[in-house]
Amino acid sequence: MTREEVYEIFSKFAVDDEFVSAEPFGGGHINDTYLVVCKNSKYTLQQLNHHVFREPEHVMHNIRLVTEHLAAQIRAAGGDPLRETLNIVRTRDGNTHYYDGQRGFYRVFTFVDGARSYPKVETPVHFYNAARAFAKFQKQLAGFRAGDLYETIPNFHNTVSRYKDLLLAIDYDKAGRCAFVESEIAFVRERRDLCHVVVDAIEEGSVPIRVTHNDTKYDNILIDDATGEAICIIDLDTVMPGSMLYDYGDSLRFGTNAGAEDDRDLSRVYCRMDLFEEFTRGYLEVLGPNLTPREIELMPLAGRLITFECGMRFLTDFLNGDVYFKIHRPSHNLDRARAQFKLVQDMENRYDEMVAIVQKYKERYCHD
Ligand code: GN1
Ligand code: MG
Repeated sequence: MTREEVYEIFSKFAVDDEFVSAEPFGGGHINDTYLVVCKNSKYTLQQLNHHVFREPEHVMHNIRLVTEHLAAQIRAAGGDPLRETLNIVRTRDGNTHYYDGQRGFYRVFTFVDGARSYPKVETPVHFYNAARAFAKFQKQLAGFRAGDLYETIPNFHNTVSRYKDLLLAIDYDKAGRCAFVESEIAFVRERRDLCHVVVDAIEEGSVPIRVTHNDTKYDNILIDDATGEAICIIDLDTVMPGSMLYDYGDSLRFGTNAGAEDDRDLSRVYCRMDLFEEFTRGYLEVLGPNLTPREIELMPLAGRLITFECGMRFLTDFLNGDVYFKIHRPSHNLDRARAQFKLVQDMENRYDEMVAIVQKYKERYCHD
């Protein structure tokens, strides 16, 4: 969108401040985000991806309820809800979003100043702080009624159904790309049993359904510039019923990777065990006593599982002709899939070390 277009959309929202500028912002793969600067205040304006989120009203319903719940908890703990959670700016008509009838669906949040998200973990203690914040988020939502939330993307972390989606994409071979990815497909087929682990545990009841974030990428958390504390969790579009193993696992997928999510140099892609330990330490310190034995037992597998799932999703999108994730170069989704699979392999090799680390902090923080 041009600056004028952003301004036109932004003017529908109840902000009484003078518009100064608008710039594309952030590195998300789904929505389009802009930083809107006014004379005395700042905002993020987002165009929600309608293809991915088929029911944008449901997304906003969830975010409204979740942020209201979080704000009440933060206030009760003496915190500042304007910095510690997202705040929806209503339209001049009092809605949580604006639909322009054709181009799209927009929403505005107040911008948290003096904090930023990072595309990569630069300082291990930031990752430890992020773990504590994600675990705290989980705790804050413990009393929230999961039944009040819509499932904004059905089967989002159902790894079994993600595997089936990939098989369908292989069958259709819409973009004629199957022949290029035989070894990646073989890699996935060899690990098909992995898809069942958490899905089965949920079904048999040993892993409980909780309200989870479901997209706990390190760049979905704001780190305070002054203190290094992880203060605010953003990107609440997929807050839904799920397993804590998805949240813990997705943070590890993105954050422990020594390379980039889409690194073409696979020698750079491996799991940094120092970061694995920092994250696990922070997470169990805050949430350990609330977890079931089976959840803890599956923690060493969670990073590998979600990395595998994400790799399958990138590969599926590559085969479908890049219709889901934004891409910035041809074969971008394939590069992403390959990097995820390299990370899966490395996590397999380090499984025993992961078990030992989880055990160490279980003994320290979980009392059974
Ligand atoms: C997407 O929107 P963003 O970039 O935070 C995706 C996640 C993936 C992630 C991979 C709604 O997250 O599930 O793990 O890309 N979000 C959705 O980087 O599909
Ligand atoms: Mg995001």
